[in-house]
Amino acid sequence: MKKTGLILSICALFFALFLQGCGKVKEEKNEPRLLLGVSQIGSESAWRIGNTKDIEEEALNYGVGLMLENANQKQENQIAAIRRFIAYKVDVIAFSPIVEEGWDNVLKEAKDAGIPVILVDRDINTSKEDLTTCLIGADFYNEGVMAAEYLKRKADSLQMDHVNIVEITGTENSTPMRQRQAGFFDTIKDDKRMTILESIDGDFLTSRGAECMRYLLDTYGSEIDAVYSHNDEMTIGALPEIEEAGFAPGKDMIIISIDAGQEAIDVLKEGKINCVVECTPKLGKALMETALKLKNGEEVDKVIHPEELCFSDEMDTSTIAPRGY
Ligand code: GZL
Repeated sequence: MKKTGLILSICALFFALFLQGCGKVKEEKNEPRLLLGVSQIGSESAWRIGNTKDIEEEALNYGVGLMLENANQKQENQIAAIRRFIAYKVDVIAFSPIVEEGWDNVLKEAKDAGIPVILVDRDINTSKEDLTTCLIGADFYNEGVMAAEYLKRKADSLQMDHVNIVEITGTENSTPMRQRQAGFFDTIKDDKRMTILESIDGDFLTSRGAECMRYLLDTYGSEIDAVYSHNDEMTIGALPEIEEAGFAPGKDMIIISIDAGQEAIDVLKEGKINCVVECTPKLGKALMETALKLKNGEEVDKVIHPEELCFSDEMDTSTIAPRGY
C-alpha cells in the first residue's frame, strides 16, 4: 500500500511540474518579441488609414508589442508621443514626420535614452548626424518623375504643342510634397511645351483639393490642360469642381494623381483620371523586420524603398488587381 502511495505522490509532483512548465512556456509565448512605439500622422487619407492598418496587422504577424498613437495632423502631438515612448522605455520608436523640420530636440532625447528611431514613409531635414537609423518609405522623387514622364507621353499622343499645368501639392514642407514636386519639375523643365501656371497647397485633403481646384478654374479656366495632384484625396475633391465648371476631367483636362488607392483606380477605369502613380502604404512588414533587427543588434539598410508602379489609360485597366486601401 505504502509503495503505491509513494508512486502516486511522485506522479502528482511530476504532473504539477509539468503544468507549471506549460504555464511558463505559455507565458513566454505571449511575451512580445519587442515593444515598438509608433507615432502616426493622422487619418487624412485612404493611404494613411491603409498604412496604419498594415502596421497593426504586421505587428500581430511578427509578435511585436505595438503602441501606436494617432497625432491628428499635429507635429506637437507626434513630439509628445515620442516623449511618452521614451518614458515607457520602448525598444524601438518609429514615426512618419508630418513635416521635415523641428525634430532635432526630441530625437536627441531618444538617442540619449539609447532607443533607435526608424523613419516610416516620410523623412526629416536635419544637420545632426545619426538621429535616426533608417528610412522605410517610397521614392517620392521617382513618383514625380513617373507622373511627368506619363504627361510627356500623353502630350506626344495628343500632338499637343503646349501643356499648361496646374499643381495641387501635398502638405507644404513634407517630404512627399517636396520630392513629388522636384521629380516632376526636373522632368518637364527642358520640354518647351510644358508650363506650370500655378502650384497651390492642398494639404493632402479632399476638401482642400476641391477649394484649390475651384480657385484654379476661376483663375485660369479653359487655359488649364493638365492637373498634377500629389494624392488621390485632393484629386477626388477636384473632379466635381472641374465638371461643375463645364469641363470633362480625363478628356478636356489630363488628370494625374498619386497613391493608387481603390477609389482613384475605379475613377481611372471610368476615364476621369488619366494616370495614377502608386505609393504603397504597405510598409508594415519592412518596419517589423527592421525593428527586430535593431533589437537584436543587427545592421539595417539606411533606406528601404518599396517597388512602385504607374497605372494609366495606356494600359488595360481592367487587369488592375484590388488595391486593399
Ligand atoms: C505618402 C504619404 C502621403 C500620401 C497621402 O507616402 O506620406 O501622405 O500620398 C498621405 O495620401 O496623406
